[in-house]
Amino acid sequence: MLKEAIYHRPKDNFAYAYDDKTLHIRLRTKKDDVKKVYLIYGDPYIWENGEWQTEKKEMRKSGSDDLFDYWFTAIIPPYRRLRYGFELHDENDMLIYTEKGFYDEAPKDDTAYYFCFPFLNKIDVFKAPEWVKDTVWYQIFPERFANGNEKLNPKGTLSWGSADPTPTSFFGGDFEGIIQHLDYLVELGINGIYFTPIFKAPSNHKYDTIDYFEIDPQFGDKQTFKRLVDLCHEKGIRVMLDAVFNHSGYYFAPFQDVLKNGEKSKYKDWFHIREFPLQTKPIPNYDTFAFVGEMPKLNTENPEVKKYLLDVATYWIREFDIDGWRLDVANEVDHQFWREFRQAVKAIKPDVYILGEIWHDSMPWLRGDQFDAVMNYPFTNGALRYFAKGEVKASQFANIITNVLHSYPNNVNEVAFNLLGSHDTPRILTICNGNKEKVKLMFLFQLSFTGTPCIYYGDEIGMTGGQDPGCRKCMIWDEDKQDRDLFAHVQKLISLRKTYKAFGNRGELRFIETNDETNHIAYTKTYEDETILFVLNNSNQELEWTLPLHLKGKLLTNLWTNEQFAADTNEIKTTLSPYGFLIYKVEK
Ligand code: ARE
Repeated sequence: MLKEAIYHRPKDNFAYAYDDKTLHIRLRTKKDDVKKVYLIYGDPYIWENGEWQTEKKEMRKSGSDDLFDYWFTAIIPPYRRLRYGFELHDENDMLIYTEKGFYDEAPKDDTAYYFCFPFLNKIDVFKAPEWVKDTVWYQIFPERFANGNEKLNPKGTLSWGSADPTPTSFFGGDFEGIIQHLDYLVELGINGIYFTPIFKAPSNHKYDTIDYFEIDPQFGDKQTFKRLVDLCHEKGIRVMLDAVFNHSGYYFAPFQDVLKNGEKSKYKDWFHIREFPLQTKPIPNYDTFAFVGEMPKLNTENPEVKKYLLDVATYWIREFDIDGWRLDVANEVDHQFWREFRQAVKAIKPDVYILGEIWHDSMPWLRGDQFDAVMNYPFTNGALRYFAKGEVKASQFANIITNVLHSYPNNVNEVAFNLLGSHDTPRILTICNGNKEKVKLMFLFQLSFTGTPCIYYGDEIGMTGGQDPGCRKCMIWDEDKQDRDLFAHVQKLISLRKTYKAFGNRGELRFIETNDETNHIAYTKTYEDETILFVLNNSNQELEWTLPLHLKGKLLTNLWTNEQFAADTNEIKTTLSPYGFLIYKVEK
C-alpha cells in the first residue's frame, strides 16, 4: 500500500458533521491500491482495564478520480465525540493509519495516537436553507431579459435584439419586462431567480455601483421592484440579488469624495489607496477589481465600510424580503467580513441563502460560518470539457466529477450552485458548436446532479453568443425563433427533478460505467428506496447498451417514455441514438 497517498484530515471535507448527530468520515488512498478499509473508533473517555474501547466498521468506496480512491462511512457517536483511525487491507498486508502515523497493530494504550473529532457542537454544523435543495434557479441579466417600459430606456437605447451587444450598448431591459414574463418562467418550472446587479450604476451590467440603496432608474423604482418580488413569491419563486461588496463604482459618492479631497477626505480609509493624488492610468495607484480603475476595492476591514455594507445587506431583506445574496468576487473580500455578514443577514432572515462567487476550490468559505454555497465552476468546467468541447473522455469526466464531489462535505454538495454558463462565459450552445443534442445531454447531467442547478436565461431556447458581451444578447421572445423543442426538454427534466427525490439533489450519485471507446457514461442516483439509472451516449455513433447484471429481475420504468418493463430476459440490449440517453427508474 502506498503510504504517501493515504490522507485524512479532521474538520475538513474528510471529516465533518453532516447534521446535529452524524459525522461523515472519508479516507483517500492510491487508486486501486487498497482492497478494504475499516474505521476503528470509540469515545475517547471509555476505557476498560487500561484499554481504550473501540469498535470497527467497514467503509465503502465512494468513488475514484484520476489518482485516488475515496472511502466513506457515517457514524453517530452517542456522546458526540470521536477518536478514530483506519485499518487498511490489500491482498497481503494490513496497516493501521492514525494521526501519528502508520502501525502494524492498533495502539490501545493512548488515544493520543488517533484522529480526533473533539465534539459535535450543533452551532458549528454547516446548515444551508432547506428550500434551496428543491430550487431550480434561473439567472437573469436585467438589461437583456425584456423591455416592458420604454419610458425608462436610457439614452441611446437600441431596439430590442436589433444588434449584437457591445460592452457599452443598452437595450432597455427592466422590471416591468420581467413581470410580464413571469408566467414563462413558471411554465419552464424554475422556482428561483438570480438577478445580476440592479442598483444604481452607469454600465449596462451594473457591477460599478453608484448607490447601493437605490434601484437603477433604467430598471424601474422600488415600488416596481417590490411588486416583482411579491409576484415571484406568489408564484413560489425565490429571489436572489447580486451583492457587489468587493468594490464600488467610480461614481460611488465616497470614492468621488476621495478623488476630490485626496488625503483630507473622510472616506480615504474606505478604499485601499497606495498614494495620493489618485491616478487611474497606466495602472491605478489604489486597489481595484482586476486593474479596472472604475472599480475601486472597498476596505471591508474598516468598521464604517462594514457597517455601511451590512446595512445594505439587511435593508434589501428587511424592506423587500429578498431570499438570497450572491456575493460578487467573494474570494477577494476578507473572511471576517463574511462571518459578520452571515450573522447580520441570518439574524433577520434565518433561511436566507448566501452564495459566493468563487471559481476555485472553496472549502475555507464553506465550513458553516460564511457561505451556504459557491458557484460551482469546477463542475461547469468538467461538463464543458466532456460534453461540449470533447477534451476529455468518459472515464476522465467521471474522475473530474468524483473529485468535485469529494472536495466538499455532502451537505455542502447538496446546495452547490451548479451552472453550465453565466453572463461571464460563452453560451453552451456556442461552445457545443451549435450541436443541440450535446446541449440536451448537458442539461440532463446538470438537472440530475446533486446540488441546485441554475439555467442562464435563454440557454433553454437555444440562444448563442461568445464571451462577454456576446453571451448577453437580448432574450428572444418571438416563439418562432425560440427552440421550443429544447425548451420542452429542459421543462421535462425540471419536472422529473421535482417529481423524484433521487433525480434531484437528494440522490447520491455513483458512476457505474464509463467507456472511453464509446464515450458513454452510466450513473445511478439513489435516495432511500429510490434508484434512478442514467445512460448518456456522448458520441455521434449509435450505442448498443447492455443492462448491467445487478438489474436482472427488476422492474424498470423509462421516465422519458413512461414504458415499464421487467428486466427478466438474460440480456437486455438497447440501442441509443447518437447523443441519446436513457433514464430508468429501478423498482425494488
Ligand atoms: C470587462 C470586460 C472583460 C474583461 C474585464 C477585466 O468585459 O472582457 O476581462 O473587464 O478587465 C463586470 C462586468 C464585466 C466587466 C467587469 C470589469 O460584468 O463585463 O469585464 O465588470 O469591468 C474573475 C473573478 C470573478 C469575476 C470574473 C469576471 O474572480 O469574480 O473574473 N466575476 C464577477 C462578475 C462579473 C463582473 C465582476 C466580477 C466585476 O460575475 O460579471 O464583471 O464586478 C478564471 C479565473 C477566475 C476568473 C474567471 C473569469 O477561471 O480563475 O478568477 O474570474 O476566469 O475571468
